[in-house]
Amino acid sequence: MIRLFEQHTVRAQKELEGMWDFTREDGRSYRLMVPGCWEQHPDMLHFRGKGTYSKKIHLSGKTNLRIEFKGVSHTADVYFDGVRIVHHYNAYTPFAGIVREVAPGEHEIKVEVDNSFGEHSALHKPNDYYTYGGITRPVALEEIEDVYIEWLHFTPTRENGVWHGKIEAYVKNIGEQEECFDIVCSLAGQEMTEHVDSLEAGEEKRISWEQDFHKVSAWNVGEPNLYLLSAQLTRDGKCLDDMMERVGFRCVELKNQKLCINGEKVFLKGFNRHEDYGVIGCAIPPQLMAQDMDLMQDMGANAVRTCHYPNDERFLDLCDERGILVWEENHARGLNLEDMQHPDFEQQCEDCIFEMIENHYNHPSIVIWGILNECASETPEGREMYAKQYRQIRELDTTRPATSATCRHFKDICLDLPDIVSFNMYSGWYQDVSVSERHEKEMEWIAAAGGAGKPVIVSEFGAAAIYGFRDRGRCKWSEERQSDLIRENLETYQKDERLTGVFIWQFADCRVTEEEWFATRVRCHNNKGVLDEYRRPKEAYDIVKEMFEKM
Ligand code: ADA
Repeated sequence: MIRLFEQHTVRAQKELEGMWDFTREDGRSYRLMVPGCWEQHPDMLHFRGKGTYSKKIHLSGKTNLRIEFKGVSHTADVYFDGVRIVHHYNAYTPFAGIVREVAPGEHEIKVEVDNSFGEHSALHKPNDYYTYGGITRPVALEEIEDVYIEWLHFTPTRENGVWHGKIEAYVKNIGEQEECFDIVCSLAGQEMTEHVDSLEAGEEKRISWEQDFHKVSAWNVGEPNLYLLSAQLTRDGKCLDDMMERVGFRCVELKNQKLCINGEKVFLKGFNRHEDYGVIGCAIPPQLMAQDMDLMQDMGANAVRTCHYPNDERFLDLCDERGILVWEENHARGLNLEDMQHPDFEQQCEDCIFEMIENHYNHPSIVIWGILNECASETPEGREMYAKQYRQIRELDTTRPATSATCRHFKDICLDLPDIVSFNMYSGWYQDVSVSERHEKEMEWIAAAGGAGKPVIVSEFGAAAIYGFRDRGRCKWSEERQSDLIRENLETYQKDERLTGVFIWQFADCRVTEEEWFATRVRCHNNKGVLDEYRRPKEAYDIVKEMFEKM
Protein backbone atom coordinates (compact mmCIF):
# COMPACT_ATOMS: atom_id res chain seq x y z
CA MET A 1 0.00 0.00 0.00
CA ILE A 2 1.49 3.31 -1.16
CA ARG A 3 -1.18 5.60 0.38
CA LEU A 4 -4.55 5.01 2.08
CA PHE A 5 -6.28 6.37 -1.02
CA GLU A 6 -5.69 6.03 -4.77
CA GLN A 7 -3.58 8.86 -6.16
CA HIS A 8 -3.70 7.93 -9.85
CA THR A 9 -6.24 6.32 -12.17
CA VAL A 10 -4.58 7.45 -15.40
CA ARG A 11 -0.85 7.45 -14.52
CA ALA A 12 0.33 3.83 -14.43
CA GLN A 13 1.61 3.20 -10.90
CA LYS A 14 2.54 0.03 -9.11
CA GLU A 15 4.24 -0.73 -5.83
CA LEU A 16 7.53 -2.63 -6.00
CA GLU A 17 6.82 -4.53 -2.80
CA GLY A 18 8.01 -8.03 -2.12
CA MET A 19 11.35 -9.88 -2.03
CA TRP A 20 14.37 -8.07 -3.48
CA ASP A 21 17.89 -9.47 -3.88
CA PHE A 22 20.26 -8.04 -1.29
CA THR A 23 24.06 -8.19 -1.16
CA ARG A 24 25.79 -6.98 1.98
CA GLU A 25 29.09 -5.10 1.69
CA ASP A 26 30.90 -8.26 2.83
CA GLY A 27 29.49 -10.07 -0.19
CA ARG A 28 26.92 -12.21 1.60
CA SER A 29 23.64 -12.41 -0.31
CA TYR A 30 20.09 -12.56 0.94
CA ARG A 31 16.52 -12.10 -0.18
CA LEU A 32 14.90 -9.28 1.83
CA MET A 33 11.34 -7.99 1.99
CA VAL A 34 10.59 -4.45 0.80
CA PRO A 35 9.36 -2.44 2.65
CA GLY A 36 11.42 -3.79 5.54
CA CYS A 37 14.50 -3.38 7.75
CA TRP A 38 17.50 -5.59 7.27
CA GLU A 39 17.64 -5.99 11.05
CA GLN A 40 14.65 -8.34 10.67
CA HIS A 41 17.09 -10.95 9.34
CA PRO A 42 18.87 -12.98 12.09
CA ASP A 43 22.23 -12.33 10.39
CA MET A 44 21.74 -8.55 10.57
CA LEU A 45 20.21 -7.81 14.00
CA HIS A 46 22.81 -5.10 14.63
CA PHE A 47 24.23 -4.61 11.12
CA ARG A 48 25.38 -1.06 10.52
CA GLY A 49 26.95 -0.49 7.12
CA LYS A 50 26.13 -0.81 3.43
CA GLY A 51 24.20 -3.20 1.26
CA THR A 52 22.69 -3.25 -2.22
CA TYR A 53 19.11 -4.15 -3.06
CA SER A 54 18.29 -5.12 -6.64
CA LYS A 55 15.16 -5.98 -8.56
CA LYS A 56 14.38 -6.71 -12.22
CA ILE A 57 11.35 -5.07 -13.82
CA HIS A 58 9.74 -5.73 -17.21
CA LEU A 59 8.19 -3.04 -19.42
CA SER A 60 5.79 -3.79 -22.24
CA GLY A 61 6.29 -0.49 -24.06
CA LYS A 62 8.60 2.52 -24.31
CA THR A 63 7.99 5.03 -21.53
CA ASN A 64 9.46 7.53 -19.07
CA LEU A 65 9.80 6.06 -15.59
CA ARG A 66 9.48 7.86 -12.26
CA ILE A 67 10.60 5.72 -9.31
CA GLU A 68 9.56 7.17 -5.93
CA PHE A 69 11.01 5.90 -2.66
CA LYS A 70 8.91 6.85 0.37
CA GLY A 71 11.82 6.15 2.71
CA VAL A 72 15.27 4.52 2.57
CA SER A 73 17.30 4.36 5.78
CA HIS A 74 19.34 6.31 5.81
CA THR A 75 21.23 7.06 2.56
CA ALA A 76 20.36 5.78 -0.93
CA ASP A 77 22.06 5.75 -4.29
CA VAL A 78 19.65 4.46 -6.93
CA TYR A 79 20.86 2.99 -10.23
CA PHE A 80 18.77 2.09 -13.28
CA ASP A 81 20.50 -0.35 -15.65
CA GLY A 82 23.78 0.64 -14.01
CA VAL A 83 23.33 4.43 -14.28
CA ARG A 84 22.84 6.42 -11.07
CA ILE A 85 19.53 8.31 -11.23
CA VAL A 86 19.22 9.75 -7.70
CA HIS A 87 21.05 10.13 -4.37
CA HIS A 88 19.24 10.86 -1.13
CA TYR A 89 20.17 11.36 2.52
CA ASN A 90 17.71 10.90 5.41
CA ALA A 91 15.46 7.95 6.14
CA TYR A 92 12.30 9.93 6.68
CA THR A 93 11.38 11.85 3.52
CA PRO A 94 10.33 10.72 0.04
CA PHE A 95 12.46 11.19 -3.08
CA ALA A 96 12.26 10.13 -6.74
CA GLY A 97 14.46 9.34 -9.72
CA ILE A 98 13.39 9.75 -13.37
CA VAL A 99 14.55 7.81 -16.43
CA ARG A 100 13.42 8.98 -19.86
CA GLU A 101 12.55 6.91 -22.91
CA VAL A 102 13.04 3.47 -21.39
CA ALA A 103 12.78 0.70 -23.99
CA PRO A 104 10.40 -2.22 -23.55
CA GLY A 105 11.90 -5.35 -21.98
CA GLU A 106 13.79 -6.22 -18.80
CA HIS A 107 15.59 -3.64 -16.68
CA GLU A 108 17.34 -3.58 -13.30
CA ILE A 109 16.89 -1.24 -10.35
CA LYS A 110 19.72 -1.23 -7.82
CA VAL A 111 19.64 0.67 -4.52
CA GLU A 112 22.86 1.07 -2.55
CA VAL A 113 21.77 1.63 1.06
CA ASP A 114 23.97 2.92 3.87
CA ASN A 115 22.92 3.23 7.52
CA SER A 116 26.43 3.80 8.88
CA PHE A 117 27.33 6.65 11.20
CA GLY A 118 30.25 8.96 10.62
CA GLU A 119 31.38 12.25 9.15
CA HIS A 120 28.95 11.83 6.22
CA SER A 121 25.92 11.96 8.49
CA ALA A 122 25.03 14.94 10.67
CA LEU A 123 21.53 13.85 11.63
CA HIS A 124 21.62 10.04 11.74
CA LYS A 125 23.93 9.44 14.72
CA PRO A 126 24.07 7.20 17.80
CA ASN A 127 20.89 8.26 19.58
CA ASP A 128 17.98 7.54 21.89
CA TYR A 129 16.17 5.89 18.96
CA TYR A 130 17.48 3.46 16.38
CA THR A 131 18.53 4.22 12.80
CA TYR A 132 17.54 1.02 11.02
CA GLY A 133 18.80 -0.06 7.60
CA GLY A 134 16.90 -0.81 4.43
CA ILE A 135 14.19 0.24 2.00
CA THR A 136 11.90 0.79 4.93
CA ARG A 137 8.90 2.47 3.27
CA PRO A 138 7.03 1.74 -0.04
CA VAL A 139 8.54 2.09 -3.53
CA ALA A 140 6.29 3.31 -6.37
CA LEU A 141 7.13 2.62 -10.05
CA GLU A 142 5.30 5.07 -12.33
CA GLU A 143 5.06 5.59 -16.10
CA ILE A 144 4.85 9.29 -16.97
CA GLU A 145 4.66 11.45 -20.09
CA ASP A 146 7.20 14.20 -20.80
CA VAL A 147 4.84 16.63 -19.06
CA TYR A 148 3.39 15.54 -15.70
CA ILE A 149 2.08 16.75 -12.36
CA GLU A 150 4.77 16.71 -9.65
CA TRP A 151 2.51 17.84 -6.79
CA LEU A 152 -0.83 19.41 -5.87
CA HIS A 153 -1.17 21.69 -2.84
CA PHE A 154 -4.37 22.87 -1.17
CA THR A 155 -4.52 25.83 1.24
CA PRO A 156 -7.85 26.35 3.04
CA THR A 157 -8.74 29.64 4.73
CA ARG A 158 -12.00 30.98 6.16
CA GLU A 159 -13.34 34.52 6.14
CA ASN A 160 -16.68 35.55 7.63
CA GLY A 161 -17.68 31.91 7.80
CA VAL A 162 -16.99 31.25 4.12
CA TRP A 163 -14.35 28.64 3.19
CA HIS A 164 -11.83 29.75 0.63
CA GLY A 165 -9.41 27.41 -1.11
CA LYS A 166 -6.17 27.99 -2.97
CA ILE A 167 -5.19 25.08 -5.24
CA GLU A 168 -1.71 24.88 -6.76
CA ALA A 169 -0.50 22.38 -9.34
CA TYR A 170 3.23 22.02 -10.00
CA VAL A 171 3.83 20.74 -13.53
CA LYS A 172 7.17 19.62 -15.01
CA ASN A 173 8.30 19.22 -18.62
CA ILE A 174 11.12 16.64 -18.67
CA GLY A 175 11.03 16.36 -22.46
CA GLU A 176 13.07 17.98 -25.20
CA GLN A 177 10.11 19.77 -26.81
CA GLU A 178 8.02 22.72 -25.75
CA GLU A 179 4.67 21.45 -24.43
CA CYS A 180 1.18 22.92 -24.38
CA PHE A 181 -1.64 21.42 -22.33
CA ASP A 182 -4.81 21.98 -20.35
CA ILE A 183 -5.17 21.22 -16.67
CA VAL A 184 -8.49 20.63 -14.95
CA CYS A 185 -8.86 20.47 -11.17
CA SER A 186 -11.97 19.49 -9.28
CA LEU A 187 -12.77 19.73 -5.59
CA ALA A 188 -16.11 19.41 -3.75
CA GLY A 189 -18.05 19.55 -7.01
CA GLN A 190 -16.28 22.68 -8.23
CA GLU A 191 -14.07 22.69 -11.34
CA MET A 192 -11.11 24.92 -12.24
CA THR A 193 -9.30 24.87 -15.58
CA GLU A 194 -6.22 26.48 -17.09
CA HIS A 195 -4.74 26.36 -20.58
CA VAL A 196 -0.95 26.51 -20.81
CA ASP A 197 0.22 27.57 -24.24
CA SER A 198 3.86 26.81 -23.68
CA LEU A 199 6.04 25.08 -21.13
CA GLU A 200 9.59 24.97 -22.43
CA ALA A 201 11.64 21.76 -22.35
CA GLY A 202 13.13 21.24 -18.91
CA GLU A 203 10.92 23.95 -17.37
CA GLU A 204 8.49 23.74 -14.42
CA LYS A 205 5.36 25.75 -13.76
CA ARG A 206 3.18 26.44 -10.73
CA ILE A 207 -0.48 26.95 -11.74
CA SER A 208 -2.92 28.21 -9.10
CA TRP A 209 -6.62 28.86 -8.63
CA GLU A 210 -8.58 30.44 -5.79
CA GLN A 211 -12.25 29.78 -5.10
CA ASP A 212 -14.87 30.08 -2.40
CA PHE A 213 -16.49 26.81 -1.33
CA HIS A 214 -19.99 27.18 0.09
CA LYS A 215 -21.18 23.62 0.43
CA VAL A 216 -18.36 21.91 2.32
CA SER A 217 -18.09 20.47 5.83
CA ALA A 218 -15.08 21.38 7.91
CA TRP A 219 -12.36 18.96 8.99
CA ASN A 220 -11.98 18.81 12.76
CA VAL A 221 -11.01 16.48 15.58
CA GLY A 222 -14.45 15.03 16.09
CA GLU A 223 -15.54 15.32 12.46
CA PRO A 224 -12.60 14.74 10.06
CA ASN A 225 -14.38 15.43 6.76
CA LEU A 226 -12.08 14.75 3.80
CA TYR A 227 -12.43 15.64 0.12
CA LEU A 228 -10.63 14.37 -2.96
CA LEU A 229 -8.81 17.09 -4.86
CA SER A 230 -8.21 15.73 -8.36
CA ALA A 231 -6.24 17.11 -11.27
CA GLN A 232 -6.04 15.93 -14.89
CA LEU A 233 -3.51 17.15 -17.43
CA THR A 234 -4.89 16.84 -20.97
CA ARG A 235 -4.03 17.65 -24.58
CA ASP A 236 -6.43 17.36 -27.54
CA GLY A 237 -8.92 15.55 -25.34
CA LYS A 238 -6.39 12.92 -24.24
CA CYS A 239 -5.51 12.67 -20.55
CA LEU A 240 -1.71 12.65 -20.21
CA ASP A 241 -1.47 12.54 -16.40
CA ASP A 242 -3.53 12.77 -13.25
CA MET A 243 -3.13 13.10 -9.50
CA MET A 244 -5.45 12.92 -6.49
CA GLU A 245 -4.85 14.39 -3.07
CA ARG A 246 -7.04 14.07 0.02
CA VAL A 247 -7.67 17.40 1.75
CA GLY A 248 -9.72 18.96 4.55
CA PHE A 249 -11.24 22.38 5.14
CA ARG A 250 -9.67 23.47 8.40
CA CYS A 251 -7.63 26.38 9.60
CA VAL A 252 -5.17 26.61 12.49
CA GLU A 253 -4.83 29.78 14.56
CA LEU A 254 -3.28 30.85 17.85
CA LYS A 255 -5.65 32.96 19.92
CA ASN A 256 -5.41 33.97 23.60
CA GLN A 257 -2.47 31.61 24.14
CA LYS A 258 -4.44 28.67 22.75
CA LEU A 259 -4.20 26.56 19.63
CA CYS A 260 -7.48 26.89 17.72
CA ILE A 261 -8.86 24.69 14.96
CA ASN A 262 -11.57 26.46 12.91
CA GLY A 263 -11.80 29.08 15.65
CA GLU A 264 -12.38 26.57 18.45
CA LYS A 265 -9.63 26.21 21.09
CA VAL A 266 -8.28 22.70 21.46
CA PHE A 267 -6.21 21.10 24.23
CA LEU A 268 -3.73 18.62 22.77
CA LYS A 269 -3.74 15.33 24.69
CA GLY A 270 -0.97 13.57 22.90
CA PHE A 271 1.70 10.92 22.72
CA ASN A 272 5.22 11.03 21.39
CA ARG A 273 5.47 8.08 19.01
CA HIS A 274 8.63 6.68 17.43
CA GLU A 275 8.28 4.62 14.25
CA ASP A 276 9.53 1.50 15.97
CA TYR A 277 7.94 -1.89 16.60
CA GLY A 278 9.42 -5.04 18.13
CA VAL A 279 11.00 -7.38 15.53
CA ILE A 280 10.04 -5.24 12.51
CA GLY A 281 11.92 -2.07 13.41
CA CYS A 282 10.70 1.10 11.68
CA ALA A 283 8.99 -0.65 8.73
CA ILE A 284 5.59 -0.63 10.40
CA PRO A 285 2.79 -1.88 8.10
CA PRO A 286 -0.51 0.02 7.90
CA GLN A 287 -2.29 -2.69 9.92
CA LEU A 288 -0.07 -1.99 12.93
CA MET A 289 -0.21 1.76 12.37
CA ALA A 290 -3.99 1.48 12.61
CA GLN A 291 -3.67 -0.55 15.81
CA ASP A 292 -1.41 2.14 17.32
CA MET A 293 -4.05 4.70 16.43
CA ASP A 294 -6.78 2.57 18.01
CA LEU A 295 -4.73 2.26 21.20
CA MET A 296 -3.97 6.00 21.39
CA GLN A 297 -7.61 6.88 20.85
CA ASP A 298 -8.72 4.24 23.33
CA MET A 299 -6.62 6.11 25.91
CA GLY A 300 -8.34 9.36 24.94
CA ALA A 301 -5.52 10.94 22.96
CA ASN A 302 -6.36 13.48 20.26
CA ALA A 303 -2.78 14.24 19.14
CA VAL A 304 0.55 12.66 18.26
CA ARG A 305 4.07 14.08 17.91
CA THR A 306 6.21 12.44 15.23
CA CYS A 307 9.34 12.43 17.41
CA HIS A 308 11.89 13.18 16.01
CA TYR A 309 11.46 13.03 12.23
CA PRO A 310 8.87 13.21 9.42
CA ASN A 311 6.60 10.17 9.44
CA ASP A 312 5.33 7.63 6.91
CA GLU A 313 2.60 9.24 4.76
CA ARG A 314 0.27 6.33 5.43
CA PHE A 315 0.36 7.12 9.17
CA LEU A 316 -0.47 10.74 8.38
CA ASP A 317 -3.29 9.52 6.10
CA LEU A 318 -4.66 7.62 9.10
CA CYS A 319 -4.44 10.73 11.27
CA ASP A 320 -6.38 12.64 8.59
CA GLU A 321 -9.10 9.96 8.60
CA ARG A 322 -9.27 9.70 12.39
CA GLY A 323 -9.08 13.40 13.24
CA ILE A 324 -5.83 12.98 15.21
CA LEU A 325 -3.87 16.25 15.39
CA VAL A 326 -0.20 15.99 14.42
CA TRP A 327 2.94 17.86 15.45
CA GLU A 328 5.34 16.79 12.72
CA GLU A 329 8.99 17.70 13.03
CA ASN A 330 12.19 17.66 11.05
CA HIS A 331 14.87 15.11 11.83
CA ALA A 332 17.00 16.14 14.80
CA ARG A 333 17.36 14.92 18.37
CA GLY A 334 19.62 16.19 21.09
CA LEU A 335 22.30 17.71 18.89
CA ASN A 336 24.74 19.99 20.73
CA LEU A 337 26.49 22.96 19.15
CA GLU A 338 29.39 20.86 17.89
CA ASP A 339 26.89 18.52 16.20
CA MET A 340 25.03 21.52 14.72
CA GLN A 341 28.31 22.87 13.32
CA HIS A 342 28.88 19.67 11.33
CA PRO A 343 29.60 20.85 7.76
CA ASP A 344 26.50 19.06 6.38
CA PHE A 345 24.11 19.84 9.25
CA GLU A 346 22.40 22.89 7.83
CA GLN A 347 21.93 21.47 4.34
CA GLN A 348 20.66 18.14 5.68
CA CYS A 349 18.16 20.00 7.89
CA GLU A 350 17.10 22.30 5.05
CA ASP A 351 16.53 19.36 2.70
CA CYS A 352 14.52 17.50 5.36
CA ILE A 353 12.29 20.51 6.10
CA PHE A 354 11.73 21.19 2.38
CA GLU A 355 10.82 17.56 1.60
CA MET A 356 8.67 17.26 4.75
CA ILE A 357 6.55 20.29 3.90
CA GLU A 358 6.42 19.74 0.12
CA ASN A 359 5.21 16.15 0.58
CA HIS A 360 3.05 16.52 3.71
CA TYR A 361 1.53 19.96 3.06
CA ASN A 362 -2.01 18.70 2.36
CA HIS A 363 -2.53 16.68 5.55
CA PRO A 364 -5.22 18.52 7.52
CA SER A 365 -4.14 16.56 10.61
CA ILE A 366 -0.76 18.32 10.68
CA VAL A 367 -1.36 21.45 12.74
CA ILE A 368 2.18 22.20 14.01
CA TRP A 369 5.62 22.03 12.37
CA GLY A 370 8.47 21.31 14.77
CA ILE A 371 12.25 21.61 14.47
CA LEU A 372 15.44 20.69 16.31
CA ASN A 373 14.32 18.73 19.39
CA GLU A 374 16.64 19.59 22.31
CA CYS A 375 19.38 21.08 20.19
CA ALA A 376 21.76 23.95 21.09
CA SER A 377 19.18 26.71 21.62
CA GLU A 378 21.21 28.09 24.53
CA THR A 379 23.97 29.32 22.20
CA PRO A 380 24.12 32.35 19.86
CA GLU A 381 25.42 30.13 17.03
CA GLY A 382 22.57 27.68 17.61
CA ARG A 383 20.08 30.54 17.68
CA GLU A 384 21.11 31.57 14.19
CA MET A 385 20.32 28.08 12.91
CA TYR A 386 17.01 27.91 14.78
CA ALA A 387 16.03 31.30 13.30
CA LYS A 388 17.03 30.15 9.80
CA GLN A 389 14.91 27.00 10.06
CA TYR A 390 11.89 28.89 11.37
CA ARG A 391 12.26 31.29 8.42
CA GLN A 392 12.37 28.37 6.00
CA ILE A 393 9.22 26.82 7.49
CA ARG A 394 7.34 30.14 7.33
CA GLU A 395 8.39 30.68 3.72
CA LEU A 396 7.08 27.24 2.80
CA ASP A 397 3.89 27.37 4.88
CA THR A 398 2.21 30.45 6.34
CA THR A 399 -0.78 28.47 7.64
CA ARG A 400 0.68 26.42 10.50
CA PRO A 401 2.47 27.52 13.71
CA ALA A 402 6.02 26.37 14.37
CA THR A 403 7.71 25.28 17.58
CA SER A 404 10.67 23.41 18.99
CA ALA A 405 10.91 21.27 22.13
CA THR A 406 13.61 22.62 24.41
CA CYS A 407 15.42 21.14 27.40
CA ARG A 408 17.77 24.12 27.83
CA HIS A 409 15.83 25.18 30.93
CA PHE A 410 16.56 28.68 32.29
CA LYS A 411 19.22 29.22 29.58
CA ASP A 412 17.39 28.88 26.27
CA ILE A 413 17.83 32.09 24.21
CA CYS A 414 15.42 31.20 21.43
CA LEU A 415 11.98 31.37 23.09
CA ASP A 416 11.13 34.53 21.17
CA LEU A 417 11.46 32.67 17.84
CA PRO A 418 8.68 30.01 17.86
CA ASP A 419 4.94 30.62 17.64
CA ILE A 420 4.39 28.10 20.43
CA VAL A 421 6.84 27.50 23.31
CA SER A 422 7.38 23.81 24.05
CA PHE A 423 9.52 22.16 26.69
CA ASN A 424 10.47 18.64 27.75
CA MET A 425 10.30 18.00 31.50
CA TYR A 426 11.05 14.85 33.49
CA SER A 427 10.27 15.99 37.02
CA GLY A 428 10.22 12.97 39.30
CA TRP A 429 12.28 10.85 36.91
CA TYR A 430 15.58 12.56 36.08
CA GLN A 431 15.16 15.11 38.87
CA ASP A 432 13.57 14.01 42.12
CA VAL A 433 11.53 17.17 42.44
CA SER A 434 7.87 18.03 42.86
CA VAL A 435 6.20 18.21 39.45
CA SER A 436 3.98 21.16 40.38
CA GLU A 437 6.76 23.23 41.96
CA ARG A 438 9.15 22.63 39.07
CA HIS A 439 6.36 23.39 36.61
CA GLU A 440 5.70 26.79 38.17
CA LYS A 441 9.38 27.72 37.97
CA GLU A 442 9.42 26.67 34.30
CA MET A 443 6.34 28.69 33.41
CA GLU A 444 7.64 31.78 35.19
CA TRP A 445 10.96 31.49 33.36
CA ILE A 446 9.24 31.01 29.97
CA ALA A 447 7.16 34.15 30.44
CA ALA A 448 10.27 36.17 31.29
CA ALA A 449 12.54 34.67 28.61
CA GLY A 450 10.63 35.52 25.47
CA GLY A 451 7.60 33.26 25.69
CA ALA A 452 5.17 35.75 27.25
CA GLY A 453 1.73 35.60 25.63
CA LYS A 454 2.54 32.50 23.58
CA PRO A 455 0.75 29.15 23.81
CA VAL A 456 2.77 26.62 25.80
CA ILE A 457 3.00 22.85 25.30
CA VAL A 458 4.61 20.33 27.61
CA SER A 459 6.09 18.36 24.72
CA GLU A 460 7.54 15.53 26.78
CA PHE A 461 7.06 14.15 30.27
CA GLY A 462 6.96 10.63 31.68
CA ALA A 463 8.94 7.87 33.32
CA ALA A 464 10.37 4.48 32.48
CA ALA A 465 8.95 1.10 33.45
CA ILE A 466 10.08 -2.36 32.48
CA TYR A 467 7.05 -4.23 31.12
CA GLY A 468 5.97 -6.85 33.66
CA PHE A 469 8.08 -5.49 36.52
CA ARG A 470 5.62 -4.92 39.36
CA ASP A 471 6.65 -3.72 42.83
CA ARG A 472 4.36 -3.06 45.80
CA GLY A 473 6.98 -0.59 46.99
CA ARG A 474 6.43 1.28 43.70
CA CYS A 475 10.18 1.60 43.16
CA LYS A 476 11.75 3.19 40.11
CA TRP A 477 11.43 1.14 36.89
CA SER A 478 8.25 -0.51 38.18
CA GLU A 479 5.01 -0.09 36.31
CA GLU A 480 3.56 1.33 39.51
CA ARG A 481 6.11 4.17 39.72
CA GLN A 482 5.58 5.04 36.06
CA SER A 483 1.84 5.22 36.74
CA ASP A 484 2.37 7.47 39.78
CA LEU A 485 4.61 9.90 37.88
CA ILE A 486 2.35 10.13 34.83
CA ARG A 487 -0.61 10.74 37.12
CA GLU A 488 1.28 13.44 39.09
CA ASN A 489 2.29 15.18 35.86
CA LEU A 490 -1.18 15.10 34.35
CA GLU A 491 -2.77 16.30 37.62
CA THR A 492 -0.49 19.34 37.44
CA TYR A 493 -0.97 20.08 33.75
CA GLN A 494 -4.71 19.54 33.60
CA LYS A 495 -5.17 22.47 35.99
CA ASP A 496 -2.93 24.88 34.09
CA GLU A 497 -4.94 27.23 31.87
CA ARG A 498 -1.66 28.55 30.40
CA LEU A 499 -1.07 25.25 28.56
CA THR A 500 -2.53 24.37 25.19
CA GLY A 501 -1.33 20.78 25.21
CA VAL A 502 0.73 17.93 26.59
CA PHE A 503 2.52 14.98 24.95
CA ILE A 504 3.38 11.94 27.03
CA TRP A 505 6.84 10.50 26.51
CA GLN A 506 6.23 8.01 25.11
CA PHE A 507 3.58 5.84 23.41
CA ALA A 508 5.66 2.64 23.16
CA ASP A 509 9.18 1.56 24.11
CA CYS A 510 11.68 1.94 21.28
CA ARG A 511 15.09 0.52 20.47
CA VAL A 512 18.12 2.79 20.98
CA THR A 513 21.70 2.68 19.66
CA GLU A 514 24.09 0.67 21.82
CA GLU A 515 26.67 3.44 21.76
CA GLU A 516 27.63 6.40 23.97
CA TRP A 517 25.38 6.95 27.00
CA PHE A 518 22.46 5.38 25.17
CA ALA A 519 24.15 2.02 25.80
CA THR A 520 23.28 2.46 29.47
CA ARG A 521 19.59 2.18 28.61
CA VAL A 522 18.16 -1.01 30.09
CA ARG A 523 17.53 -3.56 27.25
CA CYS A 524 19.04 -1.01 24.85
CA HIS A 525 15.56 0.44 24.70
CA ASN A 526 14.00 3.69 25.79
CA ASN A 527 11.57 2.15 28.29
CA LYS A 528 9.27 5.11 28.87
CA GLY A 529 6.52 3.68 26.72
CA VAL A 530 3.04 3.37 28.18
CA LEU A 531 3.17 0.15 26.14
CA ASP A 532 6.21 -1.94 25.37
CA GLU A 533 7.60 -2.33 21.86
CA TYR A 534 5.16 -5.20 21.18
CA ARG A 535 2.24 -2.94 22.22
CA ARG A 536 1.68 -4.82 25.48
CA PRO A 537 0.12 -2.23 27.80
CA LYS A 538 1.79 -1.36 31.10
CA GLU A 539 -0.23 -0.33 34.17
CA ALA A 540 0.07 3.33 33.13
CA TYR A 541 -2.20 2.63 30.13
CA ASP A 542 -5.26 2.78 32.39
CA ILE A 543 -3.96 5.83 34.27
CA VAL A 544 -3.61 7.74 31.00
CA LYS A 545 -7.07 6.58 29.94
CA GLU A 546 -8.56 7.76 33.27
CA MET A 547 -6.71 11.10 33.21
CA PHE A 548 -7.13 11.98 29.50
CA GLU A 549 -10.84 11.32 29.73
CA LYS A 550 -11.06 13.94 32.51
CA MET A 551 -9.09 16.58 30.55
C1 ADA B 1 14.51 13.78 25.66
C2 ADA B 1 14.38 13.46 24.18
C3 ADA B 1 13.65 12.17 23.91
C4 ADA B 1 14.08 11.07 24.90
C5 ADA B 1 13.79 11.56 26.32
C6 ADA B 1 14.22 10.54 27.38
O1 ADA B 1 13.50 14.64 26.09
O2 ADA B 1 13.70 14.48 23.48
O3 ADA B 1 13.98 11.76 22.59
O4 ADA B 1 15.44 10.84 24.74
O5 ADA B 1 14.56 12.74 26.55
O6 ADA B 1 13.64 9.46 27.37
O7 ADA B 1 15.11 10.88 28.14
